[in-house]
Amino acid sequence: MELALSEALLRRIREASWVTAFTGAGVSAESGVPTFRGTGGIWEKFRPEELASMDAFLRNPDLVWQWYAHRREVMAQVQPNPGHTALVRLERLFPGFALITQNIDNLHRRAGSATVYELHGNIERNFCSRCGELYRPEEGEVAGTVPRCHSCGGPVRPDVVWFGELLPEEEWNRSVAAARSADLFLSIGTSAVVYPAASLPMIARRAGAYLVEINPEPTPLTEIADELLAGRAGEILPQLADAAERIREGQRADEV
Ligand code: BV8
Ligand code: ZN
Repeated sequence: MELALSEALLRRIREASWVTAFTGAGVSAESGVPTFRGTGGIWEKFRPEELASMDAFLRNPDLVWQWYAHRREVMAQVQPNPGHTALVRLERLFPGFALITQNIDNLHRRAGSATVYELHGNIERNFCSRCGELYRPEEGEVAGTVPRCHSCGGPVRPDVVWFGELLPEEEWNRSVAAARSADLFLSIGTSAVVYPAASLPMIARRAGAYLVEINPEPTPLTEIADELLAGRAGEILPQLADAAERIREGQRADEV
């Protein structure tokens, strides 16, 4: 589907000095990583709080560990998709660029994005829930049971932000700053229902950013966004990067 970009968006791409991208599970959907809330989403069968929370982990550490071990296996087998690589291309075209992600799948880093703020953590990192020591999963864990810390015997957990837990302060502060600096803010593949992450597009808009949402479906964000580019990230982002390269590299050629 050929993307027709509005004059307003083309002007923002031409004039922007800072672009911030904000991504959710939808940007990894085309890599084969199931989303949370859509059809076929991993939370269709059980509610997120039943697994992605400290209560769930304390109640049934093996079950929660198995769920993350399964997701880690899925994520180890998938590749970044054209949406991820288009964001790497966009990053190179603007003096200021930041990528804020709610995803824990490490795919933006694997695609080559340089400035990535992982608001909800990263499934590749694990640590002891009692003493905090980092844990490397390949160290002989018995499949299906939660590994025990080598120093204190505490149960090991994934380094992800569970419901009711605070977001990493540094990542949050940098994300708010990136939202406030944005001339153009792209909200990509997120249902915009999980807070405080979902407040970032509004923070950007209030600070004067042009807010563009990229999603096949409308979300609570759609009504306050300047534009909804309805479609899949893997199709839309490469075309957006093509247009931005034509404009920004064309400008550089003119300056020469
Ligand atoms: C906190 C990590 C405070 C682990 C996750 C009542 C009202 C409001 C808020 C709350 C409330 N009750 C509780 C809260 C707070 C709660 C919250 O917001 N709950 C929501 C559900 C109501 N938030 C928290 O608990 C946060 N912490 O608030 O602490 C605090 C204060 C004081 C003291 C202590 C604490 C922590 C939230 C983080 C939770 N962790 N995940 C894990 O992954 O297992 S949340 C989880 O949801 C993921 O991180 C995920 O990234 C995030 C958001 O989901 P999305 O990424 O948007 O994915 P989703 O499936 O929902 O949507 C996919 C979208 O993609 C869809 O729109 C779809 O149309 C689109 N799509 C599909 N295919 C494509 C596509 N788009 C583009 N291309 C495609 N091909
Ligand atoms: Zn320990």
